[in-house]
Amino acid sequence: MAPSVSISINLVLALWVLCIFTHSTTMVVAAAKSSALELEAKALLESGWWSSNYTTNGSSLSHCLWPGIFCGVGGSVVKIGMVYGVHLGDKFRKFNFSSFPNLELLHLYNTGLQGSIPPEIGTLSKLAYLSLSMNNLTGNLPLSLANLTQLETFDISSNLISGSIPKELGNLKNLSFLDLSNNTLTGPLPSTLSLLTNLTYLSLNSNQMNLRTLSLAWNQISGFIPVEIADCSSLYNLTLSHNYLTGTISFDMSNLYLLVYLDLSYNNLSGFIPRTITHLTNLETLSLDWNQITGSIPMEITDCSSLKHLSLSHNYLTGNIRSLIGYYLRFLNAIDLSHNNISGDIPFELWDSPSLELLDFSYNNLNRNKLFIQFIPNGYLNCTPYTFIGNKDVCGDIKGFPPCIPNSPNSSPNNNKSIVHQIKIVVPLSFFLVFLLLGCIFLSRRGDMKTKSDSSEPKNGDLFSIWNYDGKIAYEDIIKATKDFDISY
Ligand SMILES: *[C@@H]1O[C@H](CO)[C@@H](O)[C@H](O)[C@H]1NC(C)=O
Ligand SMILES: *[C@@H]1O[C@H](CO)[C@@H](O)[C@H](O)[C@H]1NC(C)=O
Ligand SMILES: *[C@@H]1O[C@H](CO)[C@@H](O)[C@H](O)[C@H]1NC(C)=O
Ligand SMILES: *[C@@H]1O[C@H](CO)[C@@H](O)[C@H](O)[C@H]1NC(C)=O
Ligand SMILES: *[C@@H]1O[C@H](CO)[C@@H](O)[C@H](O)[C@H]1NC(C)=O
Ligand SMILES: *[C@@H]1O[C@H](CO)[C@@H](O)[C@H](O)[C@H]1NC(C)=O
Ligand SMILES: *[C@@H]1O[C@H](CO)[C@@H](O)[C@H](O)[C@H]1NC(C)=O
Ligand SMILES: *[C@@H]1O[C@H](CO)[C@@H](O)[C@H](O)[C@H]1NC(C)=O
Ligand SMILES: *[C@@H]1O[C@H](CO)[C@@H](O)[C@H](O)[C@H]1NC(C)=O
Ligand SMILES: *[C@@H]1O[C@H](CO)[C@@H](O)[C@H](O)[C@H]1NC(C)=O
Ligand SMILES: *[C@@H]1O[C@H](CO)[C@@H](O)[C@H](O)[C@H]1NC(C)=O
Ligand SMILES: CC(=O)N[C@H]1CO[C@H](CO)[C@@H](O)[C@@H]1O
Repeated sequence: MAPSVSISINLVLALWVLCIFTHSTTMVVAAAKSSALELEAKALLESGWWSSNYTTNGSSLSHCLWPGIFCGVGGSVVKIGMVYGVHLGDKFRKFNFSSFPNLELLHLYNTGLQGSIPPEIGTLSKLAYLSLSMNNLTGNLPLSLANLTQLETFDISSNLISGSIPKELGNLKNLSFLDLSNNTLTGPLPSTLSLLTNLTYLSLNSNQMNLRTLSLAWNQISGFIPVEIADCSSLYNLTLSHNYLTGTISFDMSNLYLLVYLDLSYNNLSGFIPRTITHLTNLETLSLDWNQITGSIPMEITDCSSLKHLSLSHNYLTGNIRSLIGYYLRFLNAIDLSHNNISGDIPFELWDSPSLELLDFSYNNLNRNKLFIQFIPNGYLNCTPYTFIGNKDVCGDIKGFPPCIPNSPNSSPNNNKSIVHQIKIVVPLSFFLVFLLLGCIFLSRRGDMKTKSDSSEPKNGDLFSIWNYDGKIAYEDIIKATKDFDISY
């Protein structure tokens, strides 16, 4: 009996002790919690970010009701998003970062911030979203940013941040959106960017406006585009325009098949457009303007089946455009190939382009073509003679172009016949041909009954099916077939 009693007494004692202990810890935890909340309230007051109308009496959570503050379940500040129109000036450094261990979002867009980014920002260990965009922040990017390992969005665009991009940014493995555009950053792109495998948006472009106004404020990222960027396999928007990037576009695009937007314009890139572009089946915009790219536009670009905007102006591209445009690129919205050295015939197939809004072939080396677009109301939407200006062999009775010299060796067959004149012939001729064709079909049907053997296709294809497919091709064929409407045909 005795041992059992002593065990019970021991048990009761133990429970009692446990109870007291638990109670006191709860009290200690509660006290610590409330003091942490008090610290937050104090830090908010001392930041001077809110007008003196907003006060706190410590124990209450009234600061959670201030504009732009969002408290979590425990009453701790989780989000701070300053409302539009607040002017913080140099009060960034008055913010006591270490008092906000639970802060997940800090949105200070366009709040007039000045001075440098306080290195203490690295203590916001739960921060997932940081926008300091559109301010007057100066100085370097602090290395302590590398401690913000939960960061998913980092937007510091449109400031005056200088210095180089710290390689420590590669620590931010959860980063998905990185916007460093419109600053005054220099130096190379760190290869540690390859560690950002969740990165979907990377923008480092400069503000074109600044270039135009000759202000000194723009990014001057130099060196090669690191081949490691191909490891950022989540990228859908890569904008590196208006910098001093050099070397070839040598990164392997096969891993970047999610890319929708690729802008490398206004740099000093050389070499060819890589054939690995064939993998960019989601690409909608490709902009490589104002570089020193050579060679021809690779046929593989026709695999970019989502492409809408192709902009390759001001390079040293060569090659024949005929092979590429025409049937492949008809579904684009904008094609700018101006200021290159592209040759070939004007791709008249683009007449039918259902979606073309911008077309610019100016200042190239296009073959001798008589320009008669002014007669074709539906051709080349939004196209003016300027679309073809600066191609010394393109001629026409249009201001800015040399007249077409008759019977010159290169001249296209319809050079010396006005379209209006040709149309006068085409209409009756069409009727004639339709009857002719009907006759042919009738005869061939009869022939088919006699023999099943199929004759080989004529060189110009089945005229009737071509006609069905595309009236203009038929028209061209007719011109060819009739030796330019020679009276003998
Ligand atoms: C502060 O309060 C005063 C009067 O109570 C009011 O006139 C003023 O607009 C308030 N300021 C802000 C920023 O709310
Ligand atoms: C603190 O705020 C609470 C609730 O808003 C209020 O009841 C209390 O009187 C305030 N205390 C002081 C000292 O202002
Ligand atoms: C910031 O808050 C901490 C407590 O969280 C305190 O120790 C420190 O002194 C404060 N720093 C400033 C500059 O007020
Ligand atoms: C930057 O500062 C200048 C004056 O120093 C001011 O005119 C401009 O509005 C500021 N820009 C921003 C975005 O705060
Ligand atoms: C990151 O945080 C750790 C401790 O949390 C600290 O020792 C280190 O100095 C910080 N790194 C930077 C670059 O601030
Ligand atoms: C990334 O975020 C997830 C949750 O969103 C987290 O579990 C993970 O630890 C983070 N990764 C790093 C490297 O911090
Ligand atoms: C670039 O940043 C400056 C401030 O540094 C700002 O005034 C300008 O509007 C920004 N440009 C763009 C296009 O965001
Ligand atoms: C990438 O994001 C996904 C969620 O979108 C997350 O589960 C994963 O942990 C992230 N990877 C890294 C390396 O942070
Ligand atoms: C990509 O980013 C640029 C700015 O850097 C923006 O103009 C463009 O609309 C974005 N494209 C997509 C598809 O998000
Ligand atoms: C651009 O590249 C060429 C060589 O490809 C070089 O001669 C020139 O100095 C570069 N210009 C700039 C501004 O980097
Ligand atoms: C353009 O290409 C032609 C050959 O197709 C060449 O003769 C000419 O020199 C090139 N012009 C320029 C400016 O590169
Ligand atoms: C525009 C043009 O070159 N017109 C010429 C067409 O050919 C006749 C002679 O057949 C010339 O007189 C025109 O000048």
